[in-house]
Amino acid sequence: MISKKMVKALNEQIGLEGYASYLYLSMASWCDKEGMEGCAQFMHRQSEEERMHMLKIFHYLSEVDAHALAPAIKQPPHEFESVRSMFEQVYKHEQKVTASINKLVKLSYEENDFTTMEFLQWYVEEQREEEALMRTILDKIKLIGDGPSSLYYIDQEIEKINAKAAEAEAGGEA
Ligand code: OFO
Repeated sequence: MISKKMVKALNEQIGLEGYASYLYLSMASWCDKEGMEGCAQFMHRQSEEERMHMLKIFHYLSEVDAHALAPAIKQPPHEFESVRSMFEQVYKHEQKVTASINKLVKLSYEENDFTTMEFLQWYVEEQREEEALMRTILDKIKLIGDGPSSLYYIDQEIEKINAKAAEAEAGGEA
């Protein structure tokens, strides 16, 4: 049986994933406003993914006969200094999520909860991929620069990532 401590920690993770979903939604809206359609589309997809991450834990808790709690989400920022600083914030948030997932894995180990430990493996892998993706984007932005004349090229690069993701989804890989 899953421990109360584990349930509480997983419910907190639901809140973190939920916040990520709203943060990225807010970023999508800002990108749209700034005329960066590729980035907006990217952020919408990230937002959807985070919602899925949240729901995955939600369903898991129900499955193990625990009470999943719909989280209170604090208001995310609506304005961002630049595209670069926005992606830096995404990267930082993903690092925070990774640290939190690692803590959950540690807790599951301490609680001898190997079912939850196994469940969390998906998140460990996902975080590795997400951090790598954000680092790649930030490296590209550093190369291109993020002055006004570079924004079009950054958006084009993000479009390429969107196209790849769409391709992977169509192939059933995503
Ligand atoms: Fe679910 O936190 Fe990002 O991937």
